[in-house]
Amino acid sequence: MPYSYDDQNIFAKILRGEIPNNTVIETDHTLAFADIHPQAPTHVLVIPKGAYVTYEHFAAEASDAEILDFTRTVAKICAGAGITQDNGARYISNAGPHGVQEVPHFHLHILAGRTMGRMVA
Ligand code: D5M
Repeated sequence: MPYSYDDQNIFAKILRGEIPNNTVIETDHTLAFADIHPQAPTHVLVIPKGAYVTYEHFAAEASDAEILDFTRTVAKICAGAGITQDNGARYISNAGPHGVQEVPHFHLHILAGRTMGRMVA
């Protein structure tokens, strides 16, 4: 599916250094920062530095290096936040109007530190 990327979105501005962020970790291809409206004691947003709109876009078109870097960065964040098999977390990526995606740059929400509500559609 073709995607057009709006480079004026807020995460693109964060990546260009035009607005500040509370960085958790930065790597060659990935940036993770605290969500401005945290929904849990841990609420980190993980974004690729590349211009991808949704997870599907990223999964289809990102390079192996970008995908590996993103995935391993998620693991590092989880380790740093104390997320284990025993306490758990929730990983969410909203996509498009039906997914009620607010910022059109692919991002993974990592939520942890409390018991989540049951998933509802
Ligand atoms: O959610 C987008 C998420 O991005 C939402 O949880 C708020 C967060 N957000 C918006 N602006 C900022 C800034 N400037 N810093 C940190 N976090 C931010 P979604 O609905 O998945 O698109």
